[in-house]
Amino acid sequence: MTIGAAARRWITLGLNLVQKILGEHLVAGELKPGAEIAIRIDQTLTQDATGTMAYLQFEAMGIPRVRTECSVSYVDHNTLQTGFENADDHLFLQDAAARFGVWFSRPGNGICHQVHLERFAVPGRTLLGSDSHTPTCGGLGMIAMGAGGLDVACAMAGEPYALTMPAVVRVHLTGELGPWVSAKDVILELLRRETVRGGVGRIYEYDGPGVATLSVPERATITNMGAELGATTSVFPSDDRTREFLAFQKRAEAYRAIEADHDAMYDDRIDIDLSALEPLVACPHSPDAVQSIRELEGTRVVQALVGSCTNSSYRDMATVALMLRGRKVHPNLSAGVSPGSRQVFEMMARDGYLADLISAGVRILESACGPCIGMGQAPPSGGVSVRSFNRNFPGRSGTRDAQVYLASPEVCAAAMVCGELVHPERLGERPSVAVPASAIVDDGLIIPPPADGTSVAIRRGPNIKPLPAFEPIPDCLTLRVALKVADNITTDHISPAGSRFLPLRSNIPAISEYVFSPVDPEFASRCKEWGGGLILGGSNYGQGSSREHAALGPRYLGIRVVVAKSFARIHWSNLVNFGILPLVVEASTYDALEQGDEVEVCGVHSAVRSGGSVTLRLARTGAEFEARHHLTPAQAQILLAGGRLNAARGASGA
Ligand code: MIC
Ligand code: SF4
Repeated sequence: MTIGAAARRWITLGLNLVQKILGEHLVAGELKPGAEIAIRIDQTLTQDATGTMAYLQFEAMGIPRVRTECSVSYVDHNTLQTGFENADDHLFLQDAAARFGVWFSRPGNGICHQVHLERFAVPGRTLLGSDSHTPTCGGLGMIAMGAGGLDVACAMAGEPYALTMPAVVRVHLTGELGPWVSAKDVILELLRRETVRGGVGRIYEYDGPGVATLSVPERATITNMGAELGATTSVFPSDDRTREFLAFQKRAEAYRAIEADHDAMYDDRIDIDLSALEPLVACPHSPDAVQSIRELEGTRVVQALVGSCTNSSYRDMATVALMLRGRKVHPNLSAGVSPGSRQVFEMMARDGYLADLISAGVRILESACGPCIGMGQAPPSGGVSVRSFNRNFPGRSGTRDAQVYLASPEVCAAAMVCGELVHPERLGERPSVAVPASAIVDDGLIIPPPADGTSVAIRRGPNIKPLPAFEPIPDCLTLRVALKVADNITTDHISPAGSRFLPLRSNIPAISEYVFSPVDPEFASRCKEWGGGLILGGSNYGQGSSREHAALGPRYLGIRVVVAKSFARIHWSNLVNFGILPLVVEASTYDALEQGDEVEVCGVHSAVRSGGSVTLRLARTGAEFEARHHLTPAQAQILLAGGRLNAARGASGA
């Protein structure tokens, strides 16, 4: 194992897995929690809802071809084609991939994280993806992180990815999962203990004897939902189970063993006895509102869905099919499955599981994100839906007052039969799934890039609008508080998901009209009337997705500053990337400011340059408040330039 020189300088003790992988990729900084580091990115992934922006940004950089080992563009989110917009985006993405040297996974091939795990993930490598669930591939021993599209575009351009070195938390697993307990319950247990803020500034590294009892897809369920903890990423060692999975995928040559040293040091430790877990359920409207299935038994359910990037493996789907074999879906409930990849889908068909599901009355959806992102299957008004997915934020399902619960595929399947939340033991013995020795491998829907893409013309539908240009932030601003919101505001609140809004992802002026529409439909018109303003947020502002539209939209409406008690990692970077100043304030400042207040923010340039704090002056009372910005020197330059693209153009003299 070779460790980067910068890492070697200070590490004297054994290394944990995170230090090993980051050490091999370290370009600048020291691997000390809280220090600024920059790492080399080996692989990138984009998906269609964030990808159009990422490739427009890559194009604007004027670089002919990606400089990564492997970059893949997936079409999995915007697959419900109710108008021309999504189909046009797919063509744009296919051409952009060919032009810039990117692999293209066509619509129908599956969800980016599941397909990447199956076909591209390599232990010990780094992956940056324009989707918050990119850490899924941590299940295969990668350091895989979510980021905004512009950060991914920069990684495609060969730029190192800068981040604050997180604390590394050892999650020590012992025991073995009981018959009806699944990997989903491991991560729900962590969410119950740690909450949706617990992982901010942390990487969860799994070890202990329990690790060997979990297959790679089970590990991937756990690392996938590490995103819900707010973690930078989560990672499992690469061991015999990893070798087994890569052999199953007919990619045995990609295997490399990598694990922590026996005397590795960690910043914190959590212990989980897998044998002590029971089926858990996250209640509306947050993934950390976790209760035991026993407390919820008898809750009537009108919809049950299995799929998404969290629970889409062959074993997940086969388990559901076997639980439904010879049974029928409850008459008061609508059941659906959306297999995570075409590989899983085809194997289900060939092994007869699809027939079990069809015969039971399950609705078979395409292999895509689908209902997880509100692309179809919205539940009825006030209806209870139980899903094997990872997010249950209000309105995300497409029905504002729906009550969405998150649970394992086993709990979802039991609900499909019983029409209510029940412990799956109600259906008898857990069926045993025989996973074949090797998968059906057919990469026919993955188009490799041509050796030279320079002559490829990129088709652009009328909904694909050029990137808006943003001017740098002034030194002194007088802004009105355009909106005051509570703690844990998600990007789904800021730039809503769903079939109505997602087709506008390539059109910033159009999508900006819906900024904060689930919270306050007047927000966009108020910003226009007031000439922009500032947003006042609580703790963990911007949790959830990586969508940079939650920064681009507000910036387009003239928002120049977001003041909050604390920020979620990806959203914070996205704000900076588009020239919005994120400021952290004490709870008392948050309490003192009200929507509509006029606030003077002066001396921005010197404070941003020097790392000092900014003073907020409340016009109503004349009171002054201190606000901190936490920008690194590189981010300060980006902010002062009016965003990362401006900064890159300035640096290249363009
Ligand atoms: C999500 O699960 O919220 C999404 C849709 O996959 C997002 C990306 C997006 O908004 O396009 C994410 O997780 O980053
Ligand atoms: Fe797709 Fe849902 Fe996964 Fe996001 S969380 S990538 S919408 S399946």
